[in-house]
Amino acid sequence: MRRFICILLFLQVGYQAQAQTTDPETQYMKDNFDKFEYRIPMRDGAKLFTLVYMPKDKSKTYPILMNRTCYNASNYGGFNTHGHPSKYLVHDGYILVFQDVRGRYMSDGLFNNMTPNIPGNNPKNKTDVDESSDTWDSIDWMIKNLKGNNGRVGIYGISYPGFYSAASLPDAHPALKAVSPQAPISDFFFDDFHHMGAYLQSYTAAFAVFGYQKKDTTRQDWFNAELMRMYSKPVKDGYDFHLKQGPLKNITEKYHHDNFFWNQIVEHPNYDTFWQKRNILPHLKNIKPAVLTVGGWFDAEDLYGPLNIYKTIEKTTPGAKNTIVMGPWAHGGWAGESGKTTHNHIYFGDSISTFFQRNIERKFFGYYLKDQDTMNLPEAYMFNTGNKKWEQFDVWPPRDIPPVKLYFGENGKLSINEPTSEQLQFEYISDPAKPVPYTSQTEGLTFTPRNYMSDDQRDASRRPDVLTFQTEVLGDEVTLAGEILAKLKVAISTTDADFVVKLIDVYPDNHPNYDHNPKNIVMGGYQQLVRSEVFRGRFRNSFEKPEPFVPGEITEVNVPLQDVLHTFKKGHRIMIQIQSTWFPFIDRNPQQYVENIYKAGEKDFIKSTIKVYGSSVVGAGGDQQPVKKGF
Ligand code: PG9
Repeated sequence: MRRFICILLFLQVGYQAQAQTTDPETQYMKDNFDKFEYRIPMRDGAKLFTLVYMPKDKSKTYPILMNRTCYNASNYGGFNTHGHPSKYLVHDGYILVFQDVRGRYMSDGLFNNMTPNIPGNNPKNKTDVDESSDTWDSIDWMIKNLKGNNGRVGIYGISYPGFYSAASLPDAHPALKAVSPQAPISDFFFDDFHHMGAYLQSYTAAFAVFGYQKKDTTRQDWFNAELMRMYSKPVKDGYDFHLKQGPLKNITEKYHHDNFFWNQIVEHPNYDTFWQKRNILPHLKNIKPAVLTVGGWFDAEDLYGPLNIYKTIEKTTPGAKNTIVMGPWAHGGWAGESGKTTHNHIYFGDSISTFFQRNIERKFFGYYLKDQDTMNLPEAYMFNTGNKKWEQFDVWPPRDIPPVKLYFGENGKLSINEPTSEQLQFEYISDPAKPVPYTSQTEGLTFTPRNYMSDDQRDASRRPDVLTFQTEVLGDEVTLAGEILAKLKVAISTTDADFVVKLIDVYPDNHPNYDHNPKNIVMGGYQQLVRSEVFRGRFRNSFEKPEPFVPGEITEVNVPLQDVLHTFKKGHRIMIQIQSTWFPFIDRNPQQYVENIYKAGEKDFIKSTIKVYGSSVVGAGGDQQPVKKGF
C-alpha cells in the first residue's frame, strides 16, 4: 500500500520570524532546531501524529529521543512544557520526537486505557496492535526516514508517558537502546485510580481526560469540559464537597454516566481480566534496552509503578542494564527546578532535580545513545529522605541494612524488635459518616492529591478512630530501607472494612521551622508522613475473589506499603498510625460486604468496631513479601 506520509513543514519564515522569546531555552530550541510534523503509518493503517525537532547542524548524526504521550504532543512546542527533555539533553543534541499515542489528539484510532500488551513478537501480524507494536513501527519508520539519525533510539516519559516508555520494552525494536520510564503507571489497580483495590475518589475529575473518545483528529482538548470545570468552581473544601456527594453511585449519575472509562471501573470492581491484561509487569521479560526507572518517594499517583517495574526486570532479566532512581519528589518533580527542593512543608535541599538531570539522566542517555562519558551509574541511586542525602546501592532493597520489626504495645507504645503481648487488643469505631481527613489542610478539589504524602499527622493522632503508637525518643538513628509490610491481626464487628497504615517520623519539639513555610507551620513536634497505604479488607486473600469478614473472628490482613529509604534521626521517634477511612483521597467502604461498592446506596454505609491485636507486626526494610499475595 502506498504509504502516504504527510509532511507539514512549518513555514520557516513564519516560524523563525516570531518575536525572540525571553525564555532562553525556548529561544535555543528555535535557534538550533527545525520543526516537522509527520503522520507515521502503523501496520494496521492507522497514522500517528509525530512532532519532530531536527538539529540544524547537519555536520553530525544524532540519536532519536522520543516521548509518546496521551497529553497532546502539539503542546510540547514550547521548551518549558510538561514532559519536555531537560536542557542538558537538548543542548547535547538529539532528534527530539513527540508522538500522540493511538486515539489521542492528532493521531488516528481509538484510545484504550493502559493498552493491553499482546505477547508475541515484533514485527507482529497486521491486526495485532498495542503500544509495543506502535512503538516498533514508529522507530522502524524514523530510522529509515529521518535523515541524520545515528540508528539509535531512546524513549522517556513521565506518568502516563512513563507507561508508554515501559510498554516499548516487550519485543523492543533493535534500534531501541535506552528507555527511561519515569513515574510510570504499571497497573491501574495499584497505581493512580486504585491503591490496593480501593478507589481514589479524589480522581473524580481525571475521568474527563481518559473517558471520552475524540470525534476527529484535533489539537484541542475535546473531553468533558463540564467535568474539568469542577476545578474552575471555587470548591475550597474537597472533603466537604465529596462527603456531600454521598455514595459513588451518585457520582456516576451526576458526572460520569457517559464516561466509558468510569463505566469500566464500575463494572470491574475486582481484579478481573479487564485489569489483569492492562498490567504491564508480566510482559517485562527478556529486556534488551538499558532501563533507567525514576520515581518520587512522595509520588501519590505512581509509586507502585516505578518500584515494581524495576523489581520485575531485576527478577525476569538477570544481568539487565537496569537502574532505579528514587528522589524526594512528588509526581514528576525531577523535571522542574525551583532551586529549593521541598515537598509540602518539608525542605530536602537545593537543586536536587538539577543533580538528577545533569548527573544521572543526561549520563544515561549520553552513554547508551552517543557513547558519551563512561557508565558508572549504580544499580540504585536513592535519596535518603531522613538524612537528606543521596545513597548508592548495588542491589535494591539493600541487604546490608537490617530490617526492623515494629510491635504495638500498651499506652500507645511502639516497640522496636521486641514483640509485645499477643493478648493486647486496641479498638476504634470507624464511622463512614465522619471519615478521617487525608490531609491536615483544607484542600480544594485536586486533579490528583499530592501534599498529603509528607503531611503533618498531629490532627489524625488526636482522633479516637485512629490508633497511634510511637517509640521512645530514639537514642540513636534507625534507618528503614526497602519494603514495608504491616501484618495485621484484626477482628471487626461487621463484614467489610479498609485498613490504612501510616509510617511517621516524629520531629523533636525543638526542631527549627523551614523558611519556605508560612509562619503557622510549626516543625517542632511535626509528625511527618513517610509512607502510607490503604488496603481494602475484602481483598485480603485475593484481589480477584473478594471475601466478607466473619464478624468478631480474628483475621489476618497483610498491608504492603511501598518502599522507603528513611533514617529516623537521634531525638526523633518512629510512629505508626492505623485507621479505616482516609477521605476523600480514598472512597468510603460501606463496612458491610456488598457485591459492588460503586453501586452501594446510602443505607449500606454503617459504623464498624475495629479491633487490632498485639500479635500484629510492621516489618520495615529489606524484602517484605506479603504472606498471602493477593494478586
Ligand atoms: N498519574 C497520571 C494520571 C493522573 C490521573 C489519571 C490517570 C493518570 C498519569 O499517569 O499520567
